[in-house]
Amino acid sequence: MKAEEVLAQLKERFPGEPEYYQAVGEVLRTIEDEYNRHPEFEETNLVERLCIPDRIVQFRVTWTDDAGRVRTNMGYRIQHSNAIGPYKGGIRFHASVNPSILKFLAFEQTFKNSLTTLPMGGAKGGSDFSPRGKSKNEVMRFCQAFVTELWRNIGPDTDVPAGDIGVGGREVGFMFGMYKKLTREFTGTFTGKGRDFGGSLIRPEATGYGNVYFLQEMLKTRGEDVKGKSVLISGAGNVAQYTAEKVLQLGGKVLTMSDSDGYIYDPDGIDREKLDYIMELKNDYRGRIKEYADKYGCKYVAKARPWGEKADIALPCATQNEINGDEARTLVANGVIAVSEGANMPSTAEAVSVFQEARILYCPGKASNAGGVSVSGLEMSQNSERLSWSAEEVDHRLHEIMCNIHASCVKYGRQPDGYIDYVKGANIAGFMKVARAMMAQGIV
Ligand code: NDP
Ligand code: 2IT
Repeated sequence: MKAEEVLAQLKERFPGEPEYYQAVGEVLRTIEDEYNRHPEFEETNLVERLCIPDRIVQFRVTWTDDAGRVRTNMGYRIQHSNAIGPYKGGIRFHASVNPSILKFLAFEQTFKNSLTTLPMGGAKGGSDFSPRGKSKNEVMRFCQAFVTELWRNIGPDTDVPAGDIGVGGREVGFMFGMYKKLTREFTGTFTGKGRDFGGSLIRPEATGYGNVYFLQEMLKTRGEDVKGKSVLISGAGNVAQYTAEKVLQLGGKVLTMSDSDGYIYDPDGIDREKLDYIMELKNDYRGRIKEYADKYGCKYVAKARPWGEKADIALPCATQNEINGDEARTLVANGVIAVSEGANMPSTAEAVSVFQEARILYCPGKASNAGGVSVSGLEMSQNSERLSWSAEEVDHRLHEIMCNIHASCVKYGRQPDGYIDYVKGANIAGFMKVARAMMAQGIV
């Protein structure tokens, strides 16, 4: 297999999908040598079967807004691979959603889920519906219309969706409610459910906490820890909030958070009380991050990302390609020692090269943000055994899983000069398990 040739062919077959090429290109380049050590892979064209999703479901979603206007959006579910378990992955509601973005996310999810050690395949879904500015009833009607189409393609042993951008506990609740009505069954088909109806404790916290547990493991390799470190966080949603919470618990100082309109910089640090304000602002009032600057009298920079600020650590937790090459160079020049991705593919390919050439600690999202889907996997286990575990137990397992993922990255990613290439480590470790399962299951 020649990575560049495979990529060129995929570009020709599937035109206009830049995010998909970006994610696939990164994986193929890093697994190329390992793949070619196994001639049996090439004999069964494993690479194409691995890069092209098993199935793409695409549908129109029709709903009525509060003014009585009939609206349409597109809905999708990309079932990428069920080689090691039922399809599993989040649902994203954002105006930018398109097949390229969902294909990259489903592809990444397959490797991420493999790394968790739990039996989950990879999928992603979503819609170009934007919840921003919509009433609660509009969101509910949209979720119901979305599931009215999707429900035939999912199930507890088939495909188990969860949240992502624009989809949190509220939206999962609405989708689960409609799914239950249509199937007349109470099953664990969604994760991230409310805690009163099968949701796991610590699922809301899991991606952010897991990201910081992974960061701790990376820092340990250089005799460092989070205590006393200054941290730039982007985003102000689920992942950003609980990343910030864990950094605070460990004695770090959070200087920035952001949303799609701009970022705030608080030189005194976002403390517990201020973080509670952000959680209320974002989760209950659905306001803008600028309101934080108005309330606490700190700096707000409109239409900008926080990467120009000076700090020890950067934790991107908003969206894909939110750190470009120049921003990466600025972070490195300002002395950043570690970048751990809470978001999926937040760094462009150029940014990744900058971090790696500077030999700083850098981990791609498919390893560092795997805590969310890991606890989703634990939610599936709890639903299957019809029991729920304590917060301590789930958190303990999450911590253990993140440490194991770190160990896998080190195993496959350590370079001759001692530098740990977490991109290579995560990709090879994730890939080998899926590849072995595919080989064992024949040509399907
Ligand atoms: P949320 O919707 O809760 O929050 C997203 C945050 O990012 C918001 O602050 C939002 O700002 C900002 N944002 C979204 N899109 C853009 C954009 N195009 N440009 C700038 N800012 C943007 O989502 P999550 O916190 O759940 O997800 C954040 C990231 O983490 C995503 O990459 C997601 O794929 C990834 N992830 C999520 C997991 C989960 O369990 N939820 C698990 C693993 C990864 P605004 O309010 O203005 O829209
Ligand atoms: O990107 C991700 O890992 C998620 N959005 C969570 C997926 C899940 O099934 O919990």
